Amino acid sequence: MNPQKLSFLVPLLLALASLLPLQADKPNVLFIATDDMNCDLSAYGHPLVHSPQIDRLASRGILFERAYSQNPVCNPSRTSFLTGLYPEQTHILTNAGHFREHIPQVLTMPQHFRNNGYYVARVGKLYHYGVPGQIGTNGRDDPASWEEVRNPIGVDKAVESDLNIIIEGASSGGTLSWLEVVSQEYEHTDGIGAAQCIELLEANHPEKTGRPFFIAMGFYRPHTPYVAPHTYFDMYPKSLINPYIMPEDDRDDIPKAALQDRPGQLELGVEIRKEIIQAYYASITLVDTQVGKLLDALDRLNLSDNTIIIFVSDHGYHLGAHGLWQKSDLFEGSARVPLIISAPGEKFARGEIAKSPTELVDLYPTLSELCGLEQPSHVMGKSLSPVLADPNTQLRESAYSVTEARTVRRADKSKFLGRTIRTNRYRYTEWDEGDFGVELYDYETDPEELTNLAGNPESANLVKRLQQELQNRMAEAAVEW
Ligand SMILES: [Ca+2]
Ligand SMILES: [Ca+2]
Repeated sequence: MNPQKLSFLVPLLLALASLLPLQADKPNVLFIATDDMNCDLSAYGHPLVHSPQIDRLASRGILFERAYSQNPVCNPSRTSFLTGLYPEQTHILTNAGHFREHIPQVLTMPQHFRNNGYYVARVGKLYHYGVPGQIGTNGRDDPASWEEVRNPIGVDKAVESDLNIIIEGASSGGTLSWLEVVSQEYEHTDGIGAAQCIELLEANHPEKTGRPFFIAMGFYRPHTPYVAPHTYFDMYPKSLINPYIMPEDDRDDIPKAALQDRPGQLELGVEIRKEIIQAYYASITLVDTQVGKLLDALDRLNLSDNTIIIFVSDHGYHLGAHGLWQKSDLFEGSARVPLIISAPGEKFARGEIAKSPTELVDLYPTLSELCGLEQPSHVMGKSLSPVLADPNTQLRESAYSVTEARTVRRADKSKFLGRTIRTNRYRYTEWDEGDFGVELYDYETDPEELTNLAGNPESANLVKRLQQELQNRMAEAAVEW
């Protein structure tokens, strides 16, 4: 049958799908993704950052203390958690390319919910999206994933010519750039996005449609440029900000490939560091306010008791540790992400902290299980449902992350990967399977990962054990499907 003859069937099938009785009592999903947000949040114990709404969400759910991005770069991380595959399986290991070029048939998480009768929509950045360049566009979206989309654009786009930036003429989204704006939070792209998300919640309430929803809200901050209202900057007086300055010899034992420096960042002075951190924190609180509006809307619409909420960032962020800023390396600051999951139901714990190593590839199987959807066979990761029921559950021995070395290449100029595992206590990292360096950090004795123990003779047995675990994880993450 040709496609034109088939097309008349589509409205008929949709009409039939909407009549399915089993859908209405399935839980809804509100999937909140932030961009470049690290764990400098009050819920994670940060002494300065105001994030009361994220705290409020944490009190309703489980906070994952050891959650890690599969790849601390936007496109590979998002592609991984939205497809349920590891970056080596999606072939997306940098911000270049789109996964459909490599794995055209993959069933993404939102697509899976669509196929199961859910209303599925996106507001803002879920798949990769150049920030700030593509704000207001579809970015590098995957149209098959969504029934409806919204692309907010706000005052932060209008002030781009006024941005502060550490390197004149550089791309504001690629380096450190910021601006304090006399404005209201609801005029910013993320404020407009939150309002659009609430409109979708109202218009697609299961009581009106007879269908559960999966709505993904992708915030753009605190990705650079850190643009936020003046009142948010006022919450962080520079006198209270003490920028981290690494010990002078910290880099002596770090392989060169592990140091993914960007121009002009190593030599930043203390005063400008304060300004940058102030703007980053102002942007976090701007997002926090928006999270509060979404929680209020769920309460007001009587949806809180039947809606699963995921709050996650695509990767972490450095503010000077090891002399690094931003992301893409394999240190804790860059690989670790905030992750909070609130699931309705008596059997799940509330307001507790889970310490098991957790991966973002676990989100797809988790949501599938919580919503009673069959698990697609390609999906990697493990459902976090047992951890939500008992936060002491140890689901994994290690969390695996991979990245492409940005500042070093092999002698023949080819690129190589760094791979790392984080266990409850240690991080073990190999660059090009060890040819460009090995790292071992013990967070129990060295939370700032200042001492690389990999070359220490006393660590030999431990290195051997962790090397075996890394090899097992590499083999799992590279399975062709
Ligand atoms: Ca990002
Ligand atoms: Ca060191």
